[in-house]
Amino acid sequence: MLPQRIIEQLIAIVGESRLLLEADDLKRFGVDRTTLWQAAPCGVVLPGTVEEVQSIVRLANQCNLAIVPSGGRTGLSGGAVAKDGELVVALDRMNQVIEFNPMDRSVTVGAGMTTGQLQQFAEEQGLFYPVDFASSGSSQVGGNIATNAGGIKVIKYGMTRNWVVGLKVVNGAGDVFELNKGLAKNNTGYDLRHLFIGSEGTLGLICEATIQLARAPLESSVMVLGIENFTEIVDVLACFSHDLDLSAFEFFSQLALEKVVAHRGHAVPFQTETAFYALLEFEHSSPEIVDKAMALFEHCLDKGWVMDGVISQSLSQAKNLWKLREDISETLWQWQPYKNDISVRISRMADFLGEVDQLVMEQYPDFEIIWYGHIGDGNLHLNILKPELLSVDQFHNKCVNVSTDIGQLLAKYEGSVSAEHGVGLLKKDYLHYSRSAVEIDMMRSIKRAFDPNHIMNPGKLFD
Ligand code: 2HG
Ligand code: ZN
Repeated sequence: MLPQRIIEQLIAIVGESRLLLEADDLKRFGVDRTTLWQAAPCGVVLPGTVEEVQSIVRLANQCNLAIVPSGGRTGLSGGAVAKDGELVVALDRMNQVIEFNPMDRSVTVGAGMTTGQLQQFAEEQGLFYPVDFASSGSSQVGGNIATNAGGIKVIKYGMTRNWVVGLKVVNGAGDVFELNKGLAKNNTGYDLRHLFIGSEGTLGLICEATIQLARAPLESSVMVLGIENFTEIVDVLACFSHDLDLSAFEFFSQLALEKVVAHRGHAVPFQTETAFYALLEFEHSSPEIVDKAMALFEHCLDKGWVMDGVISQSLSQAKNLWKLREDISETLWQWQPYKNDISVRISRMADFLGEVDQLVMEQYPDFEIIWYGHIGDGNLHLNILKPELLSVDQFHNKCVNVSTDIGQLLAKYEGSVSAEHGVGLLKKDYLHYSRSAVEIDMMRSIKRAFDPNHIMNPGKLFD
């Protein structure tokens, strides 16, 4: 419960209608897409300007009140969960285009703008914002930056970090920083912008971002290929990426396909059933490009890596093929899946896939495991479905063992326990498999420098 005097001070900053205290609002704003924690914030405040954000942070410092920054709350690691009486600061109202500069091909937007709105704005200017994922309709730019979101085009365009040329932030002490100011080149010491990207709300609040936009892509073709052996997906990737400039190389298992087909009513890509499917996309950068792709497909067939395949003949067919991959995560929610979002270097992928597959088959034969992800980035999403007979707690306790085993394997392969979803609450116990003790200590020192009173998203990333 927020004390009356703090309620009054918050109302003085944002106005009465922008402080939400009703149970429904607390529940809605206090969680992200994870289901493991209960929302219990003390209030939700909706600032409209950077100055209001700054006043809220200063007040929170005076009153020793913890803050959870909140965007679209589409995160999958509990980074935006407010479970311990924190104040949620939601940036929803700060969603405008502040400045568009066609010469620089950049746009400055409020952090509360959705990814979809930014994509739409770019398109209206004949440009392109290339970070894309299934939740782009509700995820917000600030949250994307705070988690350095990845998505389905990373193989060609990189992560969110690549597109942020400027940030306006309020740190945990209530100071405003304008970081990098849209510059393409700026070698003036430590680039604090990059510390905020991926900081998961632990250093401060991202209020505005200047985003570099790309040239609009050319028309693309999508291929789906049926592959029997897990490790041969990597051979197919090596073959296609050697000769084509791919804009996506994704994969999913037969089990994932079955669920999406059954629950979304999509059509299977072809009749041959294989254990895995690769989905790849390339732009029509030359007239011969489709012939080249077909020749690579034939080569993969000859090698015995690929059993069957389809190439899109129209935009709508391409979109439908994409749905087979993009709808997986949403489809799986009904089984309350435990998520692993892991990565290794592409060159180690084949060996890693072999070992991780063997590990889960031997140690966890009773679990239904759904594999999919961004294989072209070395990034696997391993979703373990909750068996009906286990309670959420029993299930979670068993999954902790899986994550520990996978963490050890990742340490051996020098991989990451969180490739693109962030650490939040879900993965903080496994951070040490990817980052050394000295590194984690250094991160704590950085947090102290930006957030001396430890009010920004405490308990996320590390304790
Ligand atoms: C995707 O690639 C998303 O579909 C979600 O990153 C992954 O739900 C997941 O595990
Ligand atoms: Zn993903």
